[in-house]
Amino acid sequence: MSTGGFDPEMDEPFFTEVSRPIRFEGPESDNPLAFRWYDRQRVVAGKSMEEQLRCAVAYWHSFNSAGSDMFGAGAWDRPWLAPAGDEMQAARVKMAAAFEFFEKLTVPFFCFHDRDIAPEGRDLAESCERLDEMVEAAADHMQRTGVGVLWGTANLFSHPRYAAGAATNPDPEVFAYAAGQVRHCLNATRRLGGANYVLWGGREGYDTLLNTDLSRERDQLGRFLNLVVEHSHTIGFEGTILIEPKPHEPTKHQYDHDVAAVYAFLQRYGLADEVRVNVEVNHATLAGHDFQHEIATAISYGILGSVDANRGDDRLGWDTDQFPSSVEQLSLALYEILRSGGLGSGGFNFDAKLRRQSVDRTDLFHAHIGGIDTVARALLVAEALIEDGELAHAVAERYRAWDGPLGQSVLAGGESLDDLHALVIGESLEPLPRSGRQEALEYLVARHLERVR
Ligand code: XUL
Ligand code: CO
Repeated sequence: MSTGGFDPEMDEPFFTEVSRPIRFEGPESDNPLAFRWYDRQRVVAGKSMEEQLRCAVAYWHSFNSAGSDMFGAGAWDRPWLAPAGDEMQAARVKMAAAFEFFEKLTVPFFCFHDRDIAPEGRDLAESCERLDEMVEAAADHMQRTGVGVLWGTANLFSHPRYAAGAATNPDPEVFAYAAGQVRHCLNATRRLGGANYVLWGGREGYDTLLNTDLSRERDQLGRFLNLVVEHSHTIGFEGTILIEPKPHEPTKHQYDHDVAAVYAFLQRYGLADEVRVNVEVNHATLAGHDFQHEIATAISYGILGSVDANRGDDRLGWDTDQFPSSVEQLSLALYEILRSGGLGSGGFNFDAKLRRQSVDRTDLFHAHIGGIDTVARALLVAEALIEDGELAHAVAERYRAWDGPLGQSVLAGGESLDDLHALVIGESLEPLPRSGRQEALEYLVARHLERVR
């Protein structure tokens, strides 16, 4: 059980039941503490699995939460979250356990919110000092273990000051506070060599339009994001700035609703070449989309940045953040990603949390090993689909006529409605429907899902 008294001197290993790094043992292995598909060195589509996937652990779900929910207290064994004692010492113990976990899991990256690694102080100045201190501690751990930062982000949603939004708050002083916090967190992410910086606007939305000026709030958000991009240039941040779309929760309506809404926003505020998206599986499904749809949309606009890997539950309409388990769902997304040349500076951040009843320390390993194996197997299916080529060929064939004279002339703007009207009548055009072959293609994918080894 949790909070059974936090020992400030605690410097023992925390995950004592896992004594050495998790190894790859292959699909025939029955060892639940081994990878069956994630073979870090295996080359897939020209790069090692490790480089293709760039897996990351989310600090918040695994180390900064004790598993509480709306109806009950934390149930997990996370002694550093005990309320008594020195908060900074607790943060150091938490960090030691986190890096022990990253190392034993053998993931190359982690992701963090400022408040996950350092507790909030009495005011912004103290919060920044605390963050700086913990960033130096993280830098030491990173040097020792070789684990890197996939992305950092500022928590602009937990503190009551942000209840009505951060950038979109009706009070400009809250905007200023959030700007100061992001400035510092972006600097910290740069100090740690972060490959990306994420903005998830959990409270950048509204609960009712009765008290909301939607266009003002959108302009505020546009200004805020421009300030972030300007600052990233000023400090020479080499990573990518990412927005993470989500349709709602905690607000009823969030402005960064889905990839298409984010793209329209970026264009309006002149940022389409500066900012990309971090697409999360459970956010896509909450928006009523398939994950593959959100990935394909981001690729088609040239703004795919990174992925938050998890899944929802078909029966629950909220962001359950479960560990991924559907190879099929991820194969189709990875097919799009691989075909477009990969994730670049992005990766697969496991933005997923244990169920509240998963109270054993090893549950954290089972969850991540299973999630990483799911993504790794999906990567192999995606590679097989690309090598086989039939799916891509079927799509190309379906549109082939557009490469002919009529299609090309239409797209080049060479035909008016009058021209097309005359063409159809003059040539007695009577186009016939052709099969979309959906079932044939679904079972083509199923065959690859079966075969991958
Ligand atoms: C919330 C969510 C966040 C972001 C980072 O739904 O996904 O954890 O990933 O703030
Ligand atoms: Co997320």
